[in-house]
Amino acid sequence: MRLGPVETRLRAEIRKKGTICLALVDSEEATPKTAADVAKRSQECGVSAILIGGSTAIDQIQLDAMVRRIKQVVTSPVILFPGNVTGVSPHADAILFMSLLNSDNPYFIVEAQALGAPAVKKYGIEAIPTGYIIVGEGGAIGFVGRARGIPASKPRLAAMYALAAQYFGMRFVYLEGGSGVTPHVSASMVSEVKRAFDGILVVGGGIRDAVAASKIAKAGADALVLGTLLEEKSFEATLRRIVRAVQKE
Ligand code: 1GP
Repeated sequence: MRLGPVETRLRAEIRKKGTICLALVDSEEATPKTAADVAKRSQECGVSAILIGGSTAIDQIQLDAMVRRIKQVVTSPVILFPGNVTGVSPHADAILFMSLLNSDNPYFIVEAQALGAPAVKKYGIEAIPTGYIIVGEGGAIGFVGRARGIPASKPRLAAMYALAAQYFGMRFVYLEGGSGVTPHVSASMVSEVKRAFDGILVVGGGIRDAVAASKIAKAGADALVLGTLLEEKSFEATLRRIVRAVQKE
């Protein structure tokens, strides 16, 4: 299977920069105008793509309005980060087509995906096959997705899931600590997963400063997701520091 343009672009950026940053806009928390403003300012700080979604997002009309508005002001790809079947917008450039691998509920592993797949095909959205693995309690998505979170002290378990994702043919693994959590996924878990998984490793949840971002990047993350940070009024200085800290010299 040929890689789509968004994935090809992300891979090229990772080769060039070492680790890239992705800005996450919660489609329920913002309005289209504020979301577009955050996306534009994030792009100016050097993020490589805009993710849009949320674990409890159900308003598809608002999601779509947001995607369209963001696309008017950024040149970076706009990528859906769906928490459910309601996370699909025809105007997005790509979708992290995710299976929540450590859910106890088959709905979040494959049923929502089967329900959503025809819409992804109909609208020609680039699907990026992604294994989604929740660590610890996982915040809201851990609860909603009925995750049996990987214990923070058991990196090997996360690595096993990541290897399974690879053998399923998933090209991305997203290690999720949960939005706004403390602490973030540990560097030792990131490095153990990186050793097991031959693909793009995305890490998110609770990353708010350059020191944490740099540790996770050094441990082997290819992409970091920043969400809660962008809800701060003046996030730019911190985001710029993070983008700089994770880039290879
Ligand atoms: C949540 O991993 C993302 O799905 C981002 O987390 O909001 O803590 O940055 P934060």
